[in-house]
Amino acid sequence: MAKLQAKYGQEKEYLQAVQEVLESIEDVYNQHPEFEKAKIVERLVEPDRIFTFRVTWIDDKGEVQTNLGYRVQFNSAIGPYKGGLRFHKAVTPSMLKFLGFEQTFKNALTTLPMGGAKGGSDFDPVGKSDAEIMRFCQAFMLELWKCIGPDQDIPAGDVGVGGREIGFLYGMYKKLAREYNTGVLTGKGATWGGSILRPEATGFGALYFTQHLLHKAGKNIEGKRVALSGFGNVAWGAATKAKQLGAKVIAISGPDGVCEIPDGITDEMIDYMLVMRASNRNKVEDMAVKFPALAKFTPGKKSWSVKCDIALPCAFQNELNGDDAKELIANGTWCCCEVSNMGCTPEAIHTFQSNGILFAPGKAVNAGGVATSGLEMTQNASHISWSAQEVDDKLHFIMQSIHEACVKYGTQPDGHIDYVKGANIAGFMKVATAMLEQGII
Ligand code: 2IT
Repeated sequence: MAKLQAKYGQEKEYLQAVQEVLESIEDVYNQHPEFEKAKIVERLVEPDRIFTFRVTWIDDKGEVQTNLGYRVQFNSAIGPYKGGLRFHKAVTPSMLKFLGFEQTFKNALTTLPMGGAKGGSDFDPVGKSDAEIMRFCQAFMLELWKCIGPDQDIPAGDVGVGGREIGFLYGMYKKLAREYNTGVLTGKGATWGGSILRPEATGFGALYFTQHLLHKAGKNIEGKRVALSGFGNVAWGAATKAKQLGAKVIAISGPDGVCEIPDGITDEMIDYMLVMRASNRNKVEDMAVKFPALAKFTPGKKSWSVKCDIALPCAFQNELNGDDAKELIANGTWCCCEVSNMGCTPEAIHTFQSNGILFAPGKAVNAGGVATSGLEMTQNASHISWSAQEVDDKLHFIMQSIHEACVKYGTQPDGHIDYVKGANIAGFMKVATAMLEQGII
């Protein structure tokens, strides 16, 4: 860590993600001198390569705009590079390096053969027209297509990139490659190679994982109050499944504030989350404007100020800090499953764990998204498409396997389960073993 600090002192998110993993694996690493001899950690913390490119496009006023595009190909020990694209004004190499690093371990947990990657741009979709989004996606793919391929690197969505964007990206890829390689991107439309349930998969998988965690602790989700953050694709899937399982979703949020829903979210409100996402306005207040009798908007507040049993961060890294964790605990929260990548700060995780709150990290909880991307790749490679039931059964099995891996590697001498250690050690052992067997490269 000291060496990385000296080299990458400015890259706060990246250093935070690496620190968490290295702390978790310290003991097992020291039990395996062969890892140390092959300098596995020194190799694992550096991405295989990073592509950086200029993306120039024309906005609706006819003005020329320039953004930066990136693809971080982090690790390919267990399969081709795989991971989403993030379009957000705050995107930096540090953010994409942390996400690519996390993705490497997450993908290892899925049981499927996928390496780790992440990419994106500092393009800000907020306030853009559909035509501007299309032109940006096309310009982005003009560069990205040279770095990717169905057996090489397979991007998908992340914050700011959903089905609409994947469609525009694929349209341009197809034109450039002059081949119908659906396997080059996942999260595609259902009529042209997309897997059924991929849009829901991150949120559904997160709730399946939460169910296993609660069951192991002798609890269940029925009737519990769940506070979510965000209102995008991940929060939408999580709200849908939480409601189906009998929980009451009492808060969603956005960068503008929180919407409290004291009687629990309705199906109409869940559908409206999609409309809000497609509007590019990025305002959760729109929910309270549409459903004034059911939802109350408070500007500047987070979901963590709302009394709940279970907190599910579904938006962005570090969206739940130490003070938020204390406020939740004071209000009676007893479980937090991170659905966003690195949604909790180290202080928040420490506060939860030292107060006996059930806590599980994003790389285990949210892995159902990329796992279903893996299932989409399998369907594309074999030119078939599975039913919703088949995909859901496989997603269930994968989330159960991830939970079991966390229990196997995370059970402490006193019997309690440290899900952070469990997920990090399980992911690390798989990647490290593959790197060792493939020699010094
Ligand atoms: O963080 C993630 O796992 C994703 N954004 C999904 C990546 C994927 O390739 O489906």
